[in-house]
Amino acid sequence: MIDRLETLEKEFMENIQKLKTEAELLNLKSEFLGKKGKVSQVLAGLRNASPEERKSIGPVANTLKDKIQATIGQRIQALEIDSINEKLAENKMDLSLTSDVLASTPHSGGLHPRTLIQREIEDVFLSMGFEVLDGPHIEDEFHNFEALNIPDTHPARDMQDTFWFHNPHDDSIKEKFLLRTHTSPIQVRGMLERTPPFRFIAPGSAFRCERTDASHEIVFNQLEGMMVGKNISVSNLIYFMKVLLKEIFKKEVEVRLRPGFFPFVEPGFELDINCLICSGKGCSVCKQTGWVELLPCGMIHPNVLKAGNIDPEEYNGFAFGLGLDRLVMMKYGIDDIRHLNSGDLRFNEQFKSY
Ligand code: FA5
Repeated sequence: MIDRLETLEKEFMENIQKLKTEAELLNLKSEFLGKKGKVSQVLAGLRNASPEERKSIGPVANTLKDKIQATIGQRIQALEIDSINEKLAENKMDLSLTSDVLASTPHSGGLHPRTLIQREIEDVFLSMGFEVLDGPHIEDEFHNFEALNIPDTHPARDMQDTFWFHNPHDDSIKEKFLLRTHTSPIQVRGMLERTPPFRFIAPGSAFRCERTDASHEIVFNQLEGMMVGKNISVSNLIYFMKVLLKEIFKKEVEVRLRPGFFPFVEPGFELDINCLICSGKGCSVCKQTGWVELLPCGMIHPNVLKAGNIDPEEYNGFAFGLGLDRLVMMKYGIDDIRHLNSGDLRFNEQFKSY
């Protein structure tokens, strides 16, 4: 019987080398250790053996049984590890990208600093009950000038060098079109479309035929604001302007309010900010004055309310026209407005993480 057990062990060790799957291994196990398996049959034969034989053969048979079980278990475990490694190799991720590979991957974009600030301002005003309006870039004389109390012969028209269109189809058409010189025509459109009380802001581009410098562009951006109701005062205007500047700069900034002339407001003010580029010492952005014109504003002129079909005896209000690009410059310390439209990625990428 001992010989038989040794033969079985040899046979088992030879067979197991050839097997490649878990199922084959389990079959082999039952071939040797199953109820009618080869080792089990030897053990069953012990019943008829003498006590001495049982003593000597029993432990050998049990050792073989344990060895078969352990060997099968180890082989199954090894197969599982092989299969995990195979899967990992199939889905291999190379985490060691070299700089030349990185350089060829597309750039991910970011928001332009002007968009970042515009969205911040919109959130501030939306939270104070203002609507956000839009208007056309190509305007007519009525909305850009006349309704804003700037008639044809008014010298104030020279304050804003205008890009005019002529009608290529019919020169006899009297209505003249232009690229809006400010966002104030949206005031007129806003008034004609609603009844007081109301309050809105209107961000957008404006166009002037100007010589460019560190603080002037031909295409630039403003953010118009208007509030119409009963008994609105200059204090209300100053309150909203202070909230706006505090939310944007997240700190107290030095401002000054001085009289300013705009035909569409009376009284009119210029709100200047102490230049944050040079801390008021004087630079090319503030034209060596230490102050930057940022936020012209005032109480709406009665003629403007009339042009918007609003009775100036019953209602009044304030309006402002924030220079959005200059605000962006002050907020981020940008020393030349021309960087904003340059399309230079080295400039734009600095704001990705804001
Ligand atoms: C106006 O355009 C008025 N419509 C503003 C207004 C609205 C006043 C409502 C009262 C009531 P002004 O021309 O000053 O005003 O322009 C307003 C702001 O736009 C300026 O303070 C400045 O910050 C900005 N700005 C004007 N021209 C340029 C330019 N060429 N480049 C960049 N920013 C400019």
